[in-house]
Amino acid sequence: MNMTAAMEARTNKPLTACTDQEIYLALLDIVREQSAARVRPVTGRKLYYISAEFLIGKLLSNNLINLGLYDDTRAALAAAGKNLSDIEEVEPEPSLGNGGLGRLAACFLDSLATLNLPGDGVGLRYHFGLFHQSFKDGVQNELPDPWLTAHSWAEKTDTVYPVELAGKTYNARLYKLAVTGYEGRTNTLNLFDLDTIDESIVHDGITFDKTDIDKNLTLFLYPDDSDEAGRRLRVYQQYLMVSAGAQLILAECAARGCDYHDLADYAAIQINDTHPSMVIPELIRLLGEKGIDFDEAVEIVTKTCAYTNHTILAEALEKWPRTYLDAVVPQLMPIIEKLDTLARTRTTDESLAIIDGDDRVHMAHMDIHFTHSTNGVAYLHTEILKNSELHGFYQLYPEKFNNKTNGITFRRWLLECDPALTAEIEKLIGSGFRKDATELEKLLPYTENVDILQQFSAVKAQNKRALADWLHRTQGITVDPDAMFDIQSKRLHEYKRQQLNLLYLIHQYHEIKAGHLPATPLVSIFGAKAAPAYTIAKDIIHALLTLSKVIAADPVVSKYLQVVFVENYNVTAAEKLIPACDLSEQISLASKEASGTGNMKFMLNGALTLGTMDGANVEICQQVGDENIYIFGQTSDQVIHRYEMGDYQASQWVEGDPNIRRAVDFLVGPEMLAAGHAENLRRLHDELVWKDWFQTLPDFNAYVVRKGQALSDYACDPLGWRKKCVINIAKAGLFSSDRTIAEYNKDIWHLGE
Ligand code: GPW
Repeated sequence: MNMTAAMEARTNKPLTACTDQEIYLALLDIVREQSAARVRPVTGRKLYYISAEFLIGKLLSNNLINLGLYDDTRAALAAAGKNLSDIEEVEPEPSLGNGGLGRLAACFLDSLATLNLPGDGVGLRYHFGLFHQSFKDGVQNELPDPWLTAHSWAEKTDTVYPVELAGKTYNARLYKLAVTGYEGRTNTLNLFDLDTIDESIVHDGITFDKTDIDKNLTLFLYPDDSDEAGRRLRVYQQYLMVSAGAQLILAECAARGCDYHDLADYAAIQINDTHPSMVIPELIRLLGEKGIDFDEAVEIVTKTCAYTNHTILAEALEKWPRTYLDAVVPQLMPIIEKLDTLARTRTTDESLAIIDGDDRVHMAHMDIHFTHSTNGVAYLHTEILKNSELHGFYQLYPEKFNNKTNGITFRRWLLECDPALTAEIEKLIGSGFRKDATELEKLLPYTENVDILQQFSAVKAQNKRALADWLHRTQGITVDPDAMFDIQSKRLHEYKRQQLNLLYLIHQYHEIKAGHLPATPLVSIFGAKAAPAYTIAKDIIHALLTLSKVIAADPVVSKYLQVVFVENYNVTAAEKLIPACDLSEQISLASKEASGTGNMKFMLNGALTLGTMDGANVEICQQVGDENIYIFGQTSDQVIHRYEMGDYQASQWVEGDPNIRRAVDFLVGPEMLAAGHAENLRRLHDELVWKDWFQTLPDFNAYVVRKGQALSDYACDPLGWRKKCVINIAKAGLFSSDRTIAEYNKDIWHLGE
């Protein structure tokens, strides 16, 4: 396609005379037209992936790549003196997700379309997404993150479904966003919204009247649930999503000839964690309206639906008080009660019931009883589900349990975000890896070639300079691209242990002051949002920002150590950070990270992992071998054992280890108190000394030693380091979401064409 002509046909003037905004709109139009041409009729079973989050990122470049227009567009723009990356900056990033769960959903949609499988997403069109993060006085500030512009990718339709919430009828309007695969078909992301939402009710950051459902229902993803109105609002949102979604599914299937009794031949529904679990009773209710009796409806729904579990953290497994459901979805409660009764005929184990003795409804329990498949998201995670967290369910339904190790789309996480590395790989092994990721293994013979290793080093150096420029331009931060770049970017959560990294940095501060210099200068980069009501998570951010100031002000330490906290970490920021990373921090407490997917992205872009034997780190280690990854810390068996003993006392570790004591006490020492807020720092200090729920202190020394090893390998043996990096790239093929989706399809969905 002649991109210059195509763009100018829309701008009605030469590209040289166009603004970036005008070119962006022209490209949006071209992509829409080309995507539409790849829509295919569906035969056989179609997937509906229902999820509260779809963290899709910016779409322009991704769509151009998938449509095969990327190189031509870049060339056409360059000929007019324009730059695609400037055009990209016009596009706002849709902030429709929080972390890995939402990004996984987006990668899955890409792979479904790429593999030419019929599979659509179902979710909500949040106006302000999660929130926009800024730092003021060393503290996280939350603001709305508007992304809906007059020319948004999601197109309004005339389709509206009635949804009854607390006895009142609301109209859920459907918006459709085209999802185009790499040289594949176009599927749809269906997003629901109300016409009555009023963005102007948001004030003082992200505060709004939580009871005004007409106006607030889809303003934010995960509204603050620290009070009851907030928790109820989440139930309202979930039901809007599943009721409108279920009506859409039934309507589409009926249009293709389904008579509802045979729904499972037309639809497969994947429930992405427990947020969409109410789709089960809702479908039973709707099938009832079509004249299908309860027993048959249960059978149909069980055959149609499957459930993915993404966590073993008890607090993340949703349990709604029955009173909320009585108030918000009274039409579902009789059905949920019948499901509870039916489940109780299958087992006498009270702990497997849907409604417990405290009148709480366990959403995951409903999922496991009334879907045909329950999967974990990495080998270790699924083993823990079967052997401990969900052991009773596994005994009852062993055939339902299966593993689907997560994956990432290589289109966005290699081709798009790291064009230099992509070109280097292509030069060596051709372009087959673009469609078959396992072909990356063809890189292995080159790991002995010094010239080639040096070329990979040059690519990394170039990406680090690009990150340094970006940090300077967007955050006003100056970093030394010759230092080692160490990155921990992910949701802020105690189980992910950003606080362990914090204690390491404090330790290094003292060591450098004592004249024990590190093998290489280190730039330690963080990116993370803390849930607005998660106090300790916000205290960890504050401590890192404060430490960053303390170190920067020290003329000696700052020569060797810098702490950078990137504001408003999102997909766009991730695409800048990941290609520039040397050392990838994956340091969750073993057993707690279900999978992780950032770990895969960093590996694919030639970073080495410093991590615990947790989640997919276990499989990364298996792929690359012990000598090409830095593993430390307790194993998940040891952690689970320590929890069972119930005798962990953080204070004993503080008292028994002078290094731990020095690091922990520094949080409330004069340097930090002078630069930060005593309240936040004291609270974090006390949390670590008296609670430390995620066993940071027992892993502290092993972490310090292993990280020291990584720093010295990097500094003393650059070629040896690069060889390990290339082995990581070569072995990343397993973590393509194309592989994951092919497994879901083979074992669970059996989709048509
Ligand atoms: F708690 N994950 C996430 F399980 O990003 F629901 N948000 C969430 O709310 C949950 C899980 C939930 C993540 C897991 O923490 C991560 O280990 C996993 O790789 C990712 O989901 C995708 O499976």
